[in-house]
Amino acid sequence: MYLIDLGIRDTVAAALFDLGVDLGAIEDIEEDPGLGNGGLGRLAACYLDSMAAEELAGHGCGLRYRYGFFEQGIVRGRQIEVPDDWLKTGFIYEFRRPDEAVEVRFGGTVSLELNGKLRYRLENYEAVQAVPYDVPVTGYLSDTVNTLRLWSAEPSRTEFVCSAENRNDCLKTIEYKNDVETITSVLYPDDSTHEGRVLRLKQHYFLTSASLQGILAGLGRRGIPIENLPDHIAIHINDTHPALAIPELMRLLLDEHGLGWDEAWRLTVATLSYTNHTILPEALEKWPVDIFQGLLPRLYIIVNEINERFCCELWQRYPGDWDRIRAMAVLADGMVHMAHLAIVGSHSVNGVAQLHTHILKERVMNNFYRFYPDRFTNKTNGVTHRRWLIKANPQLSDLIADTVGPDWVRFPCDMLRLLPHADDPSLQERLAAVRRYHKGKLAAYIRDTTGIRLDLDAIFDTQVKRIHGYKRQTLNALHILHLYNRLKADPGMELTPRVFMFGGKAAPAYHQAKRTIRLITALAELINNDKTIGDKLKVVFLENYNVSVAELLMPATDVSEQIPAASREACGTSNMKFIMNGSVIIGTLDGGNIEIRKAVGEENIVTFGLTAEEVLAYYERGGYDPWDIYRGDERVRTVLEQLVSGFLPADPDEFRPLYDAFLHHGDQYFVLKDFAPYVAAQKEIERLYRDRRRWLGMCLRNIAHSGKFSGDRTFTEYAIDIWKLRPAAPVRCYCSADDAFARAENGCSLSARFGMDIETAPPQFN
Ligand code: 8GP
Repeated sequence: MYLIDLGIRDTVAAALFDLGVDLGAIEDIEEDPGLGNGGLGRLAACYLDSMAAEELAGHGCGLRYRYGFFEQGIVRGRQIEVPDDWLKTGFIYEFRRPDEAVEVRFGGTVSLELNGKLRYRLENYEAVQAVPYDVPVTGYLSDTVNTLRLWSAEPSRTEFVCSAENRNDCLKTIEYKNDVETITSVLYPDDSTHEGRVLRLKQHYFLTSASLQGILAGLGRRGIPIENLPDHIAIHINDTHPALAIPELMRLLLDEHGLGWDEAWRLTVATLSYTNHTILPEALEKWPVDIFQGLLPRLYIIVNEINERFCCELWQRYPGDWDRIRAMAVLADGMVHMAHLAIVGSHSVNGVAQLHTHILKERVMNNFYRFYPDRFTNKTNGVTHRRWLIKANPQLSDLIADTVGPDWVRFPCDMLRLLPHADDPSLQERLAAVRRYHKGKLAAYIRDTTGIRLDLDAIFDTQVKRIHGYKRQTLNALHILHLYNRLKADPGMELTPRVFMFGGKAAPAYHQAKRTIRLITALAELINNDKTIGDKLKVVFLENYNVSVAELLMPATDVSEQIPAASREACGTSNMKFIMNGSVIIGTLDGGNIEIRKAVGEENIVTFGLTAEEVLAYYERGGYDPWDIYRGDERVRTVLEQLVSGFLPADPDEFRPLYDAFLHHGDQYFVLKDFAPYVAAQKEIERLYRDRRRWLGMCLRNIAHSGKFSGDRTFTEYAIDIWKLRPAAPVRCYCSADDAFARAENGCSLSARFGMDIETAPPQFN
C-alpha cells in the first residue's frame, strides 16, 4: 500500500522488472500482520487508510502481539491452530520508541493521602513497561502520515544475575518477566479458563492505560492545558473491549492531574465516543467484581463511584423502579457491565448499520436510548476502495477510469457514471474479461494449494468470514448437500457448474464452528471425488483466510454469500468489498445488506429469508419448533439424516452435535426455517447467471453503486458528527468545493460525493 499511496507502484514494478525481480513476488513474501480477527479489526484498518487519505490527523492504538491471530491449517479436514509468528523475520515498517514508554500498574493496594488535597495512591503494584512501536500510515497521494501505535509489554524491573543466594528472588523475577511478556504475547487468549479471562482484562487495561498516558503526554508536550482536552482530542472506543478507557481517563485526570470529579467527568464524557459492533452477548463483556477489583483496585473505586452517581440519576428519573435501575447499572449482580460503562461514559454511541442501530435503540440498549436519546447515532460501515479495488483489482480500476474518468478514485460516487453504460455489450465484455482473468488467477492458486481444478465457466460462489453459527456456513453447506442429492437423482439435470468456496477461522474453543469446517471439508471430499457428477459441483475450503487471500477472492467471485440469521450481523463489510468488485450478493435482509439493496436496487441483489423483526419476534416467543420443518420438508429431512448416517466421508458422530443443534436445541440461527427460501434464491441466482447480458449488467450496477460504501464516507461522518474534527489540511472536497468548510458553509452534502442521502448534524469545527 505504501507504494500505491506514494503513486510509484508502477514505476517501482517496472524498475524491478528490469532487474529481473517481480514486485508481486516480493509482496507475496510480506506477512499480513495478523493483529485482528474479523470485520471489526479490518474496519479499523480501512478507517486509518481513509483518515490519512483525507489528510486528517487520526491515529490508531493497538497491541503489538508477539503472535497474531493463529494461522489456520487444515489437517485431515480439521482446523489446526499454528502460532502466527509474524515477527520472525522482523517487521520493517515499525519504529520502536523507548523514549515514549510509559508504566502500567496492576494489582496493589489503594491508600488515601492528604497532602493539601485528598489523593488516592496505589502501592505494592506490579509495574509493566509499555513500549510503543509506531507504524506509519500513509494516505493515498496525500502528504499526511499518521501513526498506528502498537504497545508492547516489557518488564520494568531491572534484570539481575541469579546466584545460589538469591534463588527465590531470581525465580520470582523470571515469573514476573514471563507474566509481563504474556500480556502482549497473543491476540484473543482462550477465555474459557480463569487465567485466560484475567489475561484478557490485563490486555484491555494495558492498551487503554498506555494509550491514554501517551495521548495526555502528547497534549502536555504541546503545552495544551488539560482542561481543554476535548477541544483537541477525540478518543474513539472501537467496541466494548477498550471501555476501561473511561475509568482510566478519570483516574489520570483525578489522580495525576488533580482535577475534581465533576470536571474530570465532564472532560471524559466529552472526549470519548463508542461504537458497538455486535449485539451478540459474547462481545458485551462483563467482569466478575473479584477479578476486576483484584487486578485494578483503583479503577474499581472509580467504577463504583460512576455507578453510584449514575444510579442516583436513574433514581431521580425513575423513582422506585429498581428493576430498570438494576438492568442499567454499571455494577450489578457481582459484575462490571462494560457496555453500560461505555454508554454512560461516552458522548456518542453508534451502531454500524441502520438496522443494527435501530436494534440497539429499540431493543438491546432501549433503556439507555430512552435515557440518553441524543447520544445514539448510526454510522453505516464502509471499506477502503483503495485496497479492495485499486490494489486488489487494478484491471477493474482501469476499466472504471476509462469509462468515468480518473476522478472516481477521489470521488467514489463518480462510479455512478457507469450506470448509463451498464447494458453496453462492449463494456460488459471488457468487464467479463477482467473477471475471467481473476477467476483464472484464483483457480491457479487453488490448484497449487489444494490440487483442485476449477472450470472458469462455473459460477464462483464464495462465503468468507469468521466461522460462526449466526453467519450460517451450515445453511450453505446443507444446500450444497441438497444440490448434490438432486444431481445424483437426476444426472442430466440442467445446472450451471458451481464452485462453492469457503474461508474463515473458527475460534479455537468454539467447537461447533470447528465441526462446521469439518462438514465443509467432508462435503468437498465427497463431491470433488465423485466422477458421476462430472465437474458440475466443486467445494473448496481455503486454508488460512486472511487479507491476502481476500484480495485474490474478491475480484474473482460471481456470487457472494451474505446469509446470516437476520438481526445478528451488525453490518458486514465483505458484502461491500464484493460489490465493489462486481459480485452479486445472495443474502438475508440483515445489516449492511439492507442498505446495499436500497442502493443497487432490488433487481441487482437476491434476498431471501426471515426478516430481523420476524427473527426477534421468534426469540421473544422462545424460538420455533424445527421439527415442523423436519417433518414437512423432505429435502431438509434427507440432508439432516445424511449428516449422522455415515453418508459423508467422516465419522458420523462428529456431526451429531450439529444435528442436535438444529433439531434438539431449537435451531437458534433459523437454518432449517430459512432452508426453503434459500434454495429458491439459489435457483434464482442460477436463472439470472444464465442470462449473460442481464448478469453483467447487474455486476456493473453493483460496482456503480459501491461508492457509497467507501470508508471515506463513513469516516467523514464520524469526523464531522462525532469527533468534531478539524482537518490538518483542507479535507479534499465533498462536492468539488475546496474543503470541508465549504461543505459547512454552502450546505453541500456528502450526497454529491457518495450519491446518497445521509443525515448529519451541522458540522461544528471547533
Ligand atoms: C463485526 C460485526 O460482526 C460485523 O457485522 C461488522 O461489519 C464488523 O464488526 C465491523 O463493524 N463485529 C466483530 O467482529 C465483533 O464484534 N468482534 C468482537 C467479538 C470480538
